Amino acid sequence: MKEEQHDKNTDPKKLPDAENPYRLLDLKLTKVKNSAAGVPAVIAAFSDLIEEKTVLRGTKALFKMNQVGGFDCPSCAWPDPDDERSPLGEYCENGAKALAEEATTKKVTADFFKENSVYDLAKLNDYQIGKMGRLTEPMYLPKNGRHYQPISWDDAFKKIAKHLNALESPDQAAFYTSGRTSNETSFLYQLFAKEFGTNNMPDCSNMCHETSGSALRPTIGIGKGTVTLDDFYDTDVIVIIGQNPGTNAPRMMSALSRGKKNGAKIIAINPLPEAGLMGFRNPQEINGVLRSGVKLADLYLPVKINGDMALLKALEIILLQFENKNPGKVFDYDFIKEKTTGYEAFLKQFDAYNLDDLAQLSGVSKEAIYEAAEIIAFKKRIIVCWGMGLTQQPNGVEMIREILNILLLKGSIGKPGAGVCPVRGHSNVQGNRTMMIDEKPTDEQLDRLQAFYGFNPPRSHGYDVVRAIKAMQEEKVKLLFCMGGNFLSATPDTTYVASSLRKLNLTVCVSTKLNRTHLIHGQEALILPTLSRSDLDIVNGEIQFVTTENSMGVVQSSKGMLKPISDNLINETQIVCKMAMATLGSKSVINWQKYHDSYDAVRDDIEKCIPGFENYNLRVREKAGFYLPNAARHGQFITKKFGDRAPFTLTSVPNNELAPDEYMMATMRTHDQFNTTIYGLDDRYRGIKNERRVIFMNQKDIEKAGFKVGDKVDLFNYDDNIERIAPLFIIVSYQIPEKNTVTYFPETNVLVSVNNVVKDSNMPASKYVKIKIKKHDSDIYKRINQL
Ligand SMILES: Nc1nc2c(c(=O)[nH]1)N[C@H]1C(S)=C(S)[C@@H](COP(=O)(O)OP(=O)(O)OC[C@H]3O[C@@H](n4cnc5c(=O)[nH]c(N)nc54)[C@H](O)[C@@H]3O)O[C@H]1N2
Ligand SMILES: Nc1nc2c(c(=O)[nH]1)N[C@H]1C(S)=C(S)[C@@H](COP(=O)(O)OP(=O)(O)OC[C@H]3O[C@@H](n4cnc5c(=O)[nH]c(N)nc54)[C@H](O)[C@@H]3O)O[C@H]1N2
Ligand SMILES: [Mo]
Repeated sequence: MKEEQHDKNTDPKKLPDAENPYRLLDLKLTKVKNSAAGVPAVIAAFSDLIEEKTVLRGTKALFKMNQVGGFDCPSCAWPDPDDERSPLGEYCENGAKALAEEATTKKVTADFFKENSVYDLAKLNDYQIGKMGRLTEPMYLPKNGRHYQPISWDDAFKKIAKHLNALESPDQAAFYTSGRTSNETSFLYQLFAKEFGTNNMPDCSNMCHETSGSALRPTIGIGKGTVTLDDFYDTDVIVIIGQNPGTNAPRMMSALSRGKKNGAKIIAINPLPEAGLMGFRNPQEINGVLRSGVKLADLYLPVKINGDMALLKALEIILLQFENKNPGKVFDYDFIKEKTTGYEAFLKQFDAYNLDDLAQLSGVSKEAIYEAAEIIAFKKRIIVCWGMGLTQQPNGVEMIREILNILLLKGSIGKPGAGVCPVRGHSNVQGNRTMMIDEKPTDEQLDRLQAFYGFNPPRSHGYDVVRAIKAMQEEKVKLLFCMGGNFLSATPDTTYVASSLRKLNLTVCVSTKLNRTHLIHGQEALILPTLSRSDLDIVNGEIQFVTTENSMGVVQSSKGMLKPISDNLINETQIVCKMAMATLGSKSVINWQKYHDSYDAVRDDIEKCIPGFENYNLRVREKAGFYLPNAARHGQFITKKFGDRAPFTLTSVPNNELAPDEYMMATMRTHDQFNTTIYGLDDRYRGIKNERRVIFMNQKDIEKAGFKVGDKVDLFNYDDNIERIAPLFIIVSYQIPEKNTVTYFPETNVLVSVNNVVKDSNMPASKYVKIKIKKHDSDIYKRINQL
């Protein structure tokens, strides 16, 4: 393994492992970076367009991305500036890669499926599968079939209708949603599921920010963030905890550097010193091109995996010490009195804690925590951002409430420059929820639907992702319909999920690209190809636009512009309407044909059913869209239980003890993937190239266990007394706390027990996986339940 310059090796045909998805590639270690973006990011973006053979198509589209009147980037949910937008394009490297994936001119045709059986395709890895190109026509896999075969749209809908109508109860169906689906499709999709008779609507939120919603809704009255982009520009402190902005929300870097220029201090809390937390080189500014750019984090706290609760409690104790020395200067007693409840009980708990113990549990030195306390003690305008590093922890709900406790103490929420910022993942995952893609809709939401449409929507809660998987295994669910996403690869406990999927009567995937869920399927399977965000969407001769909601509650329009790769694609809204008409026929009280023909008609009725969408069609045509109402943003915390006060929450510090041969593993994203879509093999900022089967370990742990860097190992998890195996990983030495390890998602999802979930949100705790690491055994494959 030697240090190498950045070059791309992304032609799957050149990869040697078609026979064995576990085969290793050609790991190269490059330099670990201490700042993100800069010119290499722009080069990387364009090289993806070149590789997908789509330079002209892609570049033209790139300059329409995130522009007023253009289309919303299909990558992350970070907002666009309300006013000025860069004429060079409001895109980032990873947005460009997402676009390259959609704009590719490579095609997966009926002939491709004729030549390749599902069995052969399943032997490829996710990277190879994704690189095959865009899906071009509906495909059907009959019972015991080996090859998908073409099917007409009409016949596909007839098959779905037949299966749905043959179920003993509507609750034997589950309707999954991934977060790219537009507001219009989401609304119709949940409407269909409810009219059909079920609330079984698992969605990607159940693996992503459900934890944030579960923490915030009962405390501040809304399950969303309270800040806007402008708050970042004028604030005193920005805390980024459990999130990797340089890779997963690269446009956030511009907001951070602008806030920093205006005087804000940044604190980063993360087991890894991620490049995007440390520095930023803005490729659109001259000093980002020529010089080293700006330093971002003023203070970096290398917390242990799940050491955050101990860290937050230690921080509170030190803040309390500061307050005792400077009465009224650190805590905001007016705010505490007027806006909160439970302060006395909250303060009392600290008698039971010892600062040294907490610091030790957190993995961060007491001195460093003091430094953090000094930065925030006398400041009121504080924003706390978080991502999967917190939400995918077993006590994630409590940790987010502990963050809220700190903001409540300081009166730092519901005012300019201050508040909570859960950084959403998928570009419209927040909009999906607003549109009622939710397995537990509220009575108020259902009452409104009932009043407007006149049918009785089901009232009992449906299955979320984890419950749906178990229900499939128990054969309570017999049909899975996926609106986007990659259910098999995104969910935990891959082997268990695969066997659950295999039990289904029918799996249906509405998709843009081939993925593993098409290959590990129900007894019968359908692939329904659809338009993507950047595609031109023409209905009855008129160019349509869809709408999405970003991470800060702005609803905006998105109009694709690329000529679709095939004439046989229909849009997601039409897919839902045709499925509804085929399934419900004259039983339906809804005019699906009207919705099928016009997105305006859909928006007109959303307006009648969901608060905050008044004059939807008019306002969304305005320049940058509109903000949805958010009382907490204005300091009103309205909940059923606490009236108009936000409660302090009493939480506990978890015991993360590990056996001598056990390690804690967090699974996360490289810089070269979007969830289960692998763009390439270059985790550039972390210096890992041409290999995804790596495990990051602390050098001391490597030596203590008698391993060497580069050793091949197998990884094991033993939750529920079941042996789970992820074979053949390479050890990499990395700056990470002792006993902590990191691997890439989805390769190690096989190690995450379906029962390892976050309390109160039931999300898979994918960043809290206890593992054992053993020298690679070439016979290990015999023990693996091959998929
Ligand atoms: N390019 C690109 N953009 C994306 C995505 C993508 O895959 N690629 N995915 C999108 C989606 S759906 C989402 S949800 C977001 C995800 O974006 P992020 O929330 O950034 O997700 P991850 O990369 O999984 O992990 C985040 C960070 O958590 C840290 N971490 C792990 N364990 C702990 C812990 O115990 N404590 C703390 N404090 N930190 C911890 C890791 O070191 C890592 O830096 O990004 C979205 N944007
Ligand atoms: N171990 C572990 N597991 C995780 C995570 C983790 O950090 N660690 N993260 C979790 C998180 S945060 C999330 S959000 C989930 C993601 O779970 P999903 O949303 O299910 O997965 P994606 O990989 O984003 O879905 C990719 C597929 O979506 C389809 N697609 C792309 N664009 C479109 C479109 O416009 N329309 C339609 N219909 N289909 C489209 C393509 O066919 C592509 O193959 O994974 C979760 N799983
Ligand atoms: Mo996500």
